[in-house]
Amino acid sequence: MKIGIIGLPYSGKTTVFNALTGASAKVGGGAADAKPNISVVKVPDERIDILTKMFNPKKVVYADLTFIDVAGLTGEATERGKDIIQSIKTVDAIAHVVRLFDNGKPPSPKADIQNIDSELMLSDFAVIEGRLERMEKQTKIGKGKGLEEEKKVLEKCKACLESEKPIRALQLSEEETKILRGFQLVSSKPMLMILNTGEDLIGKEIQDPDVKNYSNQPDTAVFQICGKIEMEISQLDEKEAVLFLKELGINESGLNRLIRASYALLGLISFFTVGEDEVRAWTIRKETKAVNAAGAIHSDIEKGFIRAEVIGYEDLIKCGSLSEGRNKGLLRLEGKEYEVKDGDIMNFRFNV
Ligand SMILES: Nc1nc2c(ncn2[C@@H]2O[C@H](COP(=O)(O)OP(=O)(O)O)[C@@H](O)[C@H]2O)c(=O)[nH]1
Ligand SMILES: [Mg+2]
Repeated sequence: MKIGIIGLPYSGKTTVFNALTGASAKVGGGAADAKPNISVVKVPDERIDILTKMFNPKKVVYADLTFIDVAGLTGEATERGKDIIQSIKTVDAIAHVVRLFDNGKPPSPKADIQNIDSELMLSDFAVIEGRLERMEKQTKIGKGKGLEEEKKVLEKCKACLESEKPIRALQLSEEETKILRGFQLVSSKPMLMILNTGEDLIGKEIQDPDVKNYSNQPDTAVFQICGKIEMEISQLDEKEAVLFLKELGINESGLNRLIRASYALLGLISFFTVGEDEVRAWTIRKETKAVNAAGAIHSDIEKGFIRAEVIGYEDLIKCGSLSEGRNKGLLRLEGKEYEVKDGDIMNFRFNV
């Protein structure tokens, strides 16, 4: 899973990026930061820690998330802005850092959000219009057959953008999403608004309805963090960090909270594979069928899927071992259509 961090210059993107990844990329460079910062973080999951104690494997693999700090958008469709948009085309979700701390200028979150959103929408509008024009030409020379469905979806998106709403507001069907996939429309991506507050607001919830209300919009979540303090925390060792968090009255680091928020926004869950060789977390979407979950591991396992041995995480913990789970009938066989639950421990039987 890839998350692209965007926002206006000096909104604190690099600070938030450092806080989340423990990196120490240069802050304060604003729009002059030319190169994106990229970092992969493991998704902390205490279930993996407990399974590791149970199986004592040679190798432990956590799920991971990639964060990309893509340098500042300016809200103007410049050449550089286009490059930046290009670099978020392939992310699964966008984290949009909004300045809520005073840096000499008072914060103006609503205007800033609109500013960035409209840059994303303009970019999509150009893509859609370009495609529609080409389709028009093809139709004229009699080559427009089979394009009706695509045209319908594109017109729908165009109308949405014309009413100044991002495409994620449309809640498109799976079929429509599939048709649009190749266009990599940036305003269609799930959006996590990261409200980057000043130190004064740590542990307090922002009340500004202008920004809070974004969480009511489809595929949009709002997340509050004090980037500067969290960056300091991320650079402490674990013991010191726990103490510091306690002192501040927070019980969880920003990274953990953000990972949970991203998982919820993207509708993600984890299943586990266990054994003496490896304990490992795999990330899938909610409501994924067993056969497709197998595909997260390897396409051959999906193709040759026979059955899955499954036990729920809580059940395994209660039983203490897989064999006890089998005795109690909690470890059971499921078919292709079984809907994988968060925390399921899976073992796939397959033919190649
Ligand atoms: N007071 C305060 N300052 C911050 C916070 N986050 C970032 N800053 C400061 O804002 C400036 C710009 O931060 P930076 O992360 O480089 O912003 P970017 O241009 O969006 O990457 C730096 O001087 C940071 O120290 C915050 O939460 N509180
Ligand atoms: Mg930066």
